[in-house]
Amino acid sequence: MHAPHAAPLTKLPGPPNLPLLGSLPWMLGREGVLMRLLELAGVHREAGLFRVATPTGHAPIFVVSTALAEQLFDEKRFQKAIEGPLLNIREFTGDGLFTARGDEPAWGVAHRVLSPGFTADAMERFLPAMRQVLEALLMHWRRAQSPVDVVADMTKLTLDTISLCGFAFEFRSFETPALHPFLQALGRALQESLDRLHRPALVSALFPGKARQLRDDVATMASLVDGVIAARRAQPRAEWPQDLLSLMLTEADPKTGAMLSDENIRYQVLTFLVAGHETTAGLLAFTLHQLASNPPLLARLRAEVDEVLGTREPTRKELLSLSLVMRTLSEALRLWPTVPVLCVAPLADEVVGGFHVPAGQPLNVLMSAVHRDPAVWPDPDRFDPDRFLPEPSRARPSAAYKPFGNGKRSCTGRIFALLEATMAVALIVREFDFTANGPLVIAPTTSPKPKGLRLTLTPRRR
Ligand code: MNH
Repeated sequence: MHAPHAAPLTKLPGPPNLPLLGSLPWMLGREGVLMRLLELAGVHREAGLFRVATPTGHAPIFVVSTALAEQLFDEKRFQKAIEGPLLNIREFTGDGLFTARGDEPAWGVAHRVLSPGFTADAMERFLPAMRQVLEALLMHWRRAQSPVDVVADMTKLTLDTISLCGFAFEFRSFETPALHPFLQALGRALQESLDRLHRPALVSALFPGKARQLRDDVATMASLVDGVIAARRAQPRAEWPQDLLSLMLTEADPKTGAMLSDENIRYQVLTFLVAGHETTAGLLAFTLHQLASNPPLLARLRAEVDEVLGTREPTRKELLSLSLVMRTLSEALRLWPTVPVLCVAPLADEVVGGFHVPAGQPLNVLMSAVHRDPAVWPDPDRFDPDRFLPEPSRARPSAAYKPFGNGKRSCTGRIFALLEATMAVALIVREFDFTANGPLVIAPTTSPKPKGLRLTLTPRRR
């Protein structure tokens, strides 16, 4: 079924495709692939989509307009596709929630078993553990003699938080300068998942060391997780904490009666550690950089925190009522979405932006570009939390803003992440004054982060 007016995908605009190199010369740059893709989005804004060619022979297609994104977020016609970095991450997260294919039954089973782990009640139970890890960060910062490495510290915060809340496992990252071997393995494995996309097959064949390192790292991660699961099983049931691991070990799928397999539980634990830390860490780092460079916003934010929390221990209700903190986080996720690409494929042949797209063809919605579409966002590069006041928010199409993904495959941990991030920002601004070491530069990591950001901390002047 080929619509007569639709052009073939080979006619898509994009940078040149050289033999062996593909569009590599157009993709490289100090700030990595993402920043080059954003530049290309500007060039191809009119068409709404473009394609690049990687040296591995793939030719990923990027969609950058809100209008086309709206079509692609129709779940009756498109579903999440496991391609690109997700396909590589799947080597260690398998059919876990994040990397399961649309038609894999394990997704539905795990989705139904794990959803009760993210209710308001569950968040109430997680709050003390979140607060405990945040206190370790604040203590570390109170003692800091030199500027702090924000990305490293936010990564420690979010990893320790998800592992403590999810699996009652304590990395105690702030007690040791060196990163836990598990976290080193995870960091390397995630980076390799991204680097592989741009490495020609010939180079991979000549240097098998990277593949061996990944196998070792996957084995390191699997053995720690299997140890945590075995330790839980060895504990008397009555002593099991009410966390995500207990949920997976005890609950059957309400629909099919199926239990998660041991292998699948390992995949889910790794999934939560992967999906649940880099993204929140990046969000916090971008937000702190913005606050360091935006004194009027910092002053407004503190006024809200002082009024709602005073100097007391925050409750969940109070945290949820910090609406300017929440809008600031939303705006940070608009400008720097820490999951910058959502990949979907059509269930049947489609025409997208005038091009014929066969069923199953992956399309990458570049949310970093959609979030800056000038057709929807006035003065799109300006940081303005008040875009997220109720009135302007209602006026926007829903496809214009999707930092937590779309529909049934959207983020399981959204409320968890926002609660964790809100408490961190609130207690940090309540206690510290801080200045950044320079303008924002984006690091070319799996999930974008402010590169080399350091903050000089002083106790807040009142
Ligand atoms: Mn999270 C899926 C963004 C924090 C657990 N997450 C997604 C997707 C986006 C996303 C986007 C959809 C990806 C896709 O379509 O391919 N997640 C975020 C952001 C933050 C975040 C921006 C923090 C800020 N996520 C978290 C935290 C957890 C978590 C914290 C766990 C506690 N996320 C998940 C899981 C999925 C997911 C699990 C997969 C959901 C599914 O497909 O069923």
